[in-house]
Amino acid sequence: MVERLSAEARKQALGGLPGWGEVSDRDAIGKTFVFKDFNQAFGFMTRAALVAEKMDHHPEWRNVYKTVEVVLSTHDAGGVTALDIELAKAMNAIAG
Ligand code: H2B
Repeated sequence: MVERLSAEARKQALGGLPGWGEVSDRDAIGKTFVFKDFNQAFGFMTRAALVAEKMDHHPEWRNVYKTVEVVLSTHDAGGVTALDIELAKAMNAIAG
């Protein structure tokens, strides 16, 4: 079982993740991605979904037109773990 990150470790990880921040009402991190259009947004989601499935670690997300709101948390651990940081990094790389 993967362990929740300490507050310090999470803060440090977030420092290297542009655009990601703490979600206010729960133990999770989030980012809102805004793309040029729906095609770009959905392309991002498709690529991120393949990475997520390979990791067996899945995002909570919502798409409206060219915006994708992502929340990452490890449900099995009840909070943010290294898996969330890894997926957040992959999403930033995919978004470019
Ligand atoms: N995704 C996320 N975000 N958190 C989890 O705890 C989780 C997951 N658990 N995807 C995985 C699937 C688990 O349910 C399966 C059985 O491996």
